[in-house]
Amino acid sequence: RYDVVTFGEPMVLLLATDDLPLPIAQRFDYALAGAESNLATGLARLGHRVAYFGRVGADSFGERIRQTLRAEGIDVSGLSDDPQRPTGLLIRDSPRGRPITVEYRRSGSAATALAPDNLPTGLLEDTRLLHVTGITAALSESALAATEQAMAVAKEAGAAVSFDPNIRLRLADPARWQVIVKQLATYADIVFTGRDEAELIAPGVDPGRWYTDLGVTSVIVKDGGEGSSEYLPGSGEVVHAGIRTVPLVDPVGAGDAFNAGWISAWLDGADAPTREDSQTRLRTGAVVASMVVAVRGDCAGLPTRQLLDQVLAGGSDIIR
Ligand code: KDG
Repeated sequence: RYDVVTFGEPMVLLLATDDLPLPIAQRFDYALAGAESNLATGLARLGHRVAYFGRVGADSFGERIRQTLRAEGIDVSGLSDDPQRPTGLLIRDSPRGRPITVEYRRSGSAATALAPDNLPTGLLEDTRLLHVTGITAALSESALAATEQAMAVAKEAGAAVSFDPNIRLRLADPARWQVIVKQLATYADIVFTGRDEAELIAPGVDPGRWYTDLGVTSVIVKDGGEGSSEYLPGSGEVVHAGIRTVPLVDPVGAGDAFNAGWISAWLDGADAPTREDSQTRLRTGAVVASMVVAVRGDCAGLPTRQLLDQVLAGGSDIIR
């Protein structure tokens, strides 16, 4: 049985490393991007059994993604090749003192053809948790249908379903996001949302209330440097945890890392609707996120279990 199954659009990431604007950048790292593959990597590094599926092109980028995820110990048997469409690509920088520029090459990509027919048999029925994000659903109508069906199948099979809207305005306009998020949240038990995203979806409404009214049990609100809050199921009590302060190098991937940490703590038994377990979940999320933002790239900083335990225990800064 898997601990976590997730799916989406895995992309090759060309990441400018020389602090120059993209058009004149000279040096690029060749890495991976994709909210769900980041989360899968985070959970696999922490020792959980993870399966990831989706669509890549029958090209070298697709093969690179397959090999990289496999090397992380992720089951990618459900990752299929599309003979006609290319693997998605993300190009960005991570400059000092300027906003990060992101360019997508993903329209018409293999993942946009994701459809209910592509859902691998067996995986969704055999996991403790399914995690999805709105990014996949915003790729195309067929990808939205696949996302909805995956959530329904996993829920029916008794898995917990977690959902992060992960709003990317490059992929859809706010009105479309409102439809997607409302539609998918009704299948979710756990929702991770940024505070700004919640404001975009339901302006002026308390996110805990909004999602609970749709049937969500646990609502986690991520608020950047302000930390994170969790609305406890039942009591409606709100638990808050701060961030772990580190030198900020590259904020991209922080949300995925936070989710991976929170889910890891939940899988490890901190799953009760109590203040204490909630603190453990939020704190683990914050620590994993801190380790990612201190390193350039979406997921290079994701810790192993040993490293995470060391930091959580507040041990020495030098391990020798
Ligand atoms: O969460 C990090 C993601 O933004 C990145 O890896 C790429 O999935 C991605 C997206 O669609 O922006």
